[in-house]
Amino acid sequence: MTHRIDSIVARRVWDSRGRPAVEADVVTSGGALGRAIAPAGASTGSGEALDRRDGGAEFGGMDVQGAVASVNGPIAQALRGAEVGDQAGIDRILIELDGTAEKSKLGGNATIAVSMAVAHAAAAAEGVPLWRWLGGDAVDTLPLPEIQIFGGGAHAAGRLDIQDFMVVCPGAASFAQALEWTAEVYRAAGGLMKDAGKLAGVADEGGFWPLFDSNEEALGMLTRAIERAGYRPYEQVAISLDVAASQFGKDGRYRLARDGSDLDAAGMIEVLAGWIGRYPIVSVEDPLAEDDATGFQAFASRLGGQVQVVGDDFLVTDAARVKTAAAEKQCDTVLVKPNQRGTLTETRAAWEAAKAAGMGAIVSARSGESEDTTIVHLAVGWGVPQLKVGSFTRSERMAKWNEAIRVEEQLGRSARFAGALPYRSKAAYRA
Ligand code: 2PG
Ligand code: MG
Repeated sequence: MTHRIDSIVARRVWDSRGRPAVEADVVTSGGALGRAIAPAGASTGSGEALDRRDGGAEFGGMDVQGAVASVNGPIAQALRGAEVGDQAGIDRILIELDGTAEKSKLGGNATIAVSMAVAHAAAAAEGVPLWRWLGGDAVDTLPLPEIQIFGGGAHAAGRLDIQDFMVVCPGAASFAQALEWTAEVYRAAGGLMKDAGKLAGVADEGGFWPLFDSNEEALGMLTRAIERAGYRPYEQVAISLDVAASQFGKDGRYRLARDGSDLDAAGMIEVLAGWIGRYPIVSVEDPLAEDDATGFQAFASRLGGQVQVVGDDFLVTDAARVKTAAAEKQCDTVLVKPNQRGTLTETRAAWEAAKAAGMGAIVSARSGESEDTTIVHLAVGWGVPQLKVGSFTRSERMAKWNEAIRVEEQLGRSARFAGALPYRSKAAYRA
């Protein structure tokens, strides 16, 4: 059945950091509504789609009136009457209307809000959940969640150099159980922080504020939290890191302020290798800076058999970069963030490129989020086996975890859980 776009309206709403964000509503001629809110990063890669902000004095220059006007003006006009189920055709119109490599004319925050709202409207018009609309009858797998326990880097004013100290539960039997285990680890970590006199609130994504004397101290406490909660490290609950090295590394130098060290790429890899040897780490995102492809290659060749090597700022959800990374063996997994590209079609292309090259993927939220749960549907509907959303507190995060619980319930007995699947080729999970 055809469902044509009748109207598109955008407005300014507010994100989890109290900053302006673009929300778009797409309404079909039959009255179906699709709604989405653009997220926003803090540790952004230089090749990302542009988050269009107004500048000036108001709200620290972060207002989005220009991006909202893009939607209400040229985008609404160009898409009126378009078939809402034709995501690729609609995204092509958005790309052509913008005409720049980084969506700098309309704003990537304008285009991604519309692109996601279109998908929601199409699903609503068909009367099915978005994950089902995207994946059809073949969909059956819930992704392995990566959940932040301590936040650092750009999300905690640089209090620690490393950005995300996360846990994964490859030994859990279901998504719901992975959340139960994480809840216990989070609670145990809070108890340990309190006992050590280090409980000091939370960072941007809701993980504990990292009041540690070194980056490694956080790893030690996280491992103890896993054990105190009663789980076997590695096998049941393991550690996943987002080093976000572009935040402290440039031109081949890595300055770990908390540790007082100034390293070259080889030195940085040595530090990470030490941590990987001493703690139950199974995944490392952006171990080197976005400008350090040879560093990535060296890291992957030395440690890729042990840990998953993820490119975020390094790949910026770009299908062409994913292909190069696979060919050059720079990393084995792509972080998939819709607003790094600005349309769902281009985002999906990065995942398809990864799949074709035998690489893995993780659908990811941003540090600036909202109640929008689109990424959960993308992960399930596209069959991406991992999902990164931030911590296990604050409702912009919990809205997404809770949405995944509902999807798992809707799938009923046919539901599968990715579990350790993403790590099967790695040393810690080899039989
Ligand atoms: C990342 C994300 C989420 P940001 O680096 O992976 O942790 O952060 O949205 O600030 O880029
Ligand atoms: Mg990252």
